[in-house]
Amino acid sequence: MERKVMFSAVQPSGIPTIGNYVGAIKNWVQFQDEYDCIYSLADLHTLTVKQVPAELRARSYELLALYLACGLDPEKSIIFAQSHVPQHAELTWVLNTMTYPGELARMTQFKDKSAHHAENINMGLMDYPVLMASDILLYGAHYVPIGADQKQHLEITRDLAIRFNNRYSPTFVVPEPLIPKMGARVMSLQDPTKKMSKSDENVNAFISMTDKPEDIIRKFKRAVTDSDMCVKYDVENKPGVSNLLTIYSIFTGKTVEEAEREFEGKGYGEFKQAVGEAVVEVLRPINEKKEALLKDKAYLNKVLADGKQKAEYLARKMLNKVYKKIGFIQL
Ligand code: AQP
Repeated sequence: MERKVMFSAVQPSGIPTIGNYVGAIKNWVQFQDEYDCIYSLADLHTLTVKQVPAELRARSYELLALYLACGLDPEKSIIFAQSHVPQHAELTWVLNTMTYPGELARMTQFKDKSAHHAENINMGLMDYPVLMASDILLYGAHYVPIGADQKQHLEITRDLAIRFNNRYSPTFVVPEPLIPKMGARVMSLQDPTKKMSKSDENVNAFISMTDKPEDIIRKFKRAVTDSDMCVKYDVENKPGVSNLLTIYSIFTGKTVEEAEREFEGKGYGEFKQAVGEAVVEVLRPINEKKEALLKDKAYLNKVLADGKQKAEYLARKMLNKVYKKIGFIQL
């Protein structure tokens, strides 16, 4: 039986947070034996917000090294940079001609980012979901593992696939999102009603995967909670504590109920210290591996070159099919 295809990506728009890790990367590793997995560094997407070129390049290597350190295996999965495969931009043009501005203007991420970057509301920011649709549809992906924040964008991907298939003939697979039950939306440590983001201007709001242990502990100690002094899961009334309980549960493998029992009658100080330590312990070996990998740029470049070759082969095949259906001359 043919294996199903899975596609996902993270933008090198900052160092991935523990939100990106539990919402996406952590789950990617386990899918590698069951699916044909394609994992990308979404560097084209980062241009929707202003980037410093040297920093973007360094962060792209850092993200690739983190992918590998977390357990993504280039022998099993295709790992590549989006900008190395020109078909992503080409398919975006085609899909743009089938997308309506109103559909994009109502996207939560577009509204949030427009408010944050009022001086740079560019066409790319609005077009982000169409580029994302191209990423997924080019490879005929059946499943897309994502955090809850990307669900809306995946809906547009599905709409575009259906629209194209109806206008021409069945071409694209209509993909399904895979959203984890736990950790689909890790919240900011400073405002637990907002999702944790790697580009948040307040560094205390997020834990980067490469933060030093002492910074991780300090950030958790400063995390916003409440004056209740009771470690209980209650998202509505205790969003800060509930977020910390979720993180603790994911990083220790304990259930939320077990964690609640463990901290019954104990203060927030002790609880926050334990959450910090649990995260430090999981991230420590990943960072050691990442540091070693970063010293071997030749190897990282080889992973990208191999990934580009494999991804481009698939992407070119799909784009040729699309161009043929549209009525372009085939040479
Ligand atoms: N807080 C989060 N909790 C769970 N999952 C999350 N993801 C992002 N934040 C959380 C998931 O991580 C994957 C990669 O995200 P991305 O880099 O492509 O873009 P994003 O969703 O915009 O992530 P950030 O961290 O908020 O980046 P910036 O600050 O640059 O916008 C996606 O699957 C996402 O759902």
